[in-house]
Amino acid sequence: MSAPTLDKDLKRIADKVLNRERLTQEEGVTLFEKGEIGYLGALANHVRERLHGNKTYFNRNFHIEPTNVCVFTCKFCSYSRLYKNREEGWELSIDEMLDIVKKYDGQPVTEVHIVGGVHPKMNLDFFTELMRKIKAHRPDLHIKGFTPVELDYMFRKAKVSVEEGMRMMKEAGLQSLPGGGAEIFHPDIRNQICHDKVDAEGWLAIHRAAHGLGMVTNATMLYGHIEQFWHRVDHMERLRQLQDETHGFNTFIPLKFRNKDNDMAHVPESTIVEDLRMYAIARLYMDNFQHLKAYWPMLGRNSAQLTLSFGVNDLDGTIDDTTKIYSMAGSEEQSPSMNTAQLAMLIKQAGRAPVERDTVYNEVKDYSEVEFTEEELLN
Ligand code: V47
Ligand code: SF4
Repeated sequence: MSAPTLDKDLKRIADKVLNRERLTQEEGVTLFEKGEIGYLGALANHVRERLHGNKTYFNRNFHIEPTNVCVFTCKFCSYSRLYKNREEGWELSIDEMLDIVKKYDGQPVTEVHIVGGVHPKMNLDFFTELMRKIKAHRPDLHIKGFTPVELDYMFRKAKVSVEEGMRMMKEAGLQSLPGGGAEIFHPDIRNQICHDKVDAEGWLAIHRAAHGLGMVTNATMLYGHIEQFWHRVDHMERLRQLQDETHGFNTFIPLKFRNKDNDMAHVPESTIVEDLRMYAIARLYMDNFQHLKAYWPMLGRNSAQLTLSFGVNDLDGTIDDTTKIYSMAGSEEQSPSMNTAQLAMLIKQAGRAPVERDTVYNEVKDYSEVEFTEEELLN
């Protein structure tokens, strides 16, 4: 790269990216410390277009949050209620969750995303029965569900090994794992923000076991609170190493910390500039991850649109107002729901080609040439 005023470290990093060479941890930290938004955006966009051209993926999905009752006490969580206060929260029965699935009968959704608090009475038998019943009702619906936080607790209570537990979940219908529960892996931070749930090694072991069974999974990172830049790089490095080993991760999803109504409400939220820098650096560092997702219900749709020029090639799904994790944490999106036309239009307005995908990134439909009516865009 020839740019006379560019810092020499940034110039070397740019050359490496253009030559498809892997960045070191030190270079990752340098990007956070010195990379201004224009430099990072240009490089990340180059990588994004090299991998995906103009395509931006989304899917048609809905969430089931079985409960917000949780035995853990993560300080950033605005959503959970302790078991002793469970009357303030919700606890869905299997039949109530099946009724949610049935609401989508005849609708072209491809995925149900199941994730919630860790309820002491919702155990391995409960969730295997739930998945069997969902699959019996609608075999084509992909079940993506449960973070290592939930799985680790379930497996320990049932006294089964991680491998055995994952086999049982797969046999009952589980097809992939979402990326949650990763937060920040490094114990210096993890012990301060979520000391009592599964640690980094446990989180990675469950994803490794899922990959070993041929399942794909996602990975997240909760950024923008008390961590330092090197903790973010350490987190991404651990994921990059597991991906080298298994190739089982589909997507990396940086999650912006939101500070409403939680025990970290005094910690300011990151700025949009910091968010865009985060996405761009993730795209540059995570060279063995095919996809980078911005989760619009958490970021808000305007910011999500901007990320499409900073390395992001996936905006997740239509959601249909079925998740509360982010609205309760203060997101702009208080009732997250977009129909296909609205989501495709959001992507088009950012100059990208909207492509519907299924959970494992098979292309379902390219919407770049589709014209939408005003009615479709309003509903
Ligand atoms: O692990 C909780 C995060 C995650 C807050 O894989 C918060 O496709 C910000 O992982 N501010 C769960 N974040 C959600 C999740 C997810 C969401 C959408 C798609 C996928 C996927 C995965 O939510 C938790 C935690 O990191 N979270 N509270 C908060 N106050
Ligand atoms: Fe429980 Fe998850 Fe909230 Fe932590 S983030 S308290 S594990 S619901």
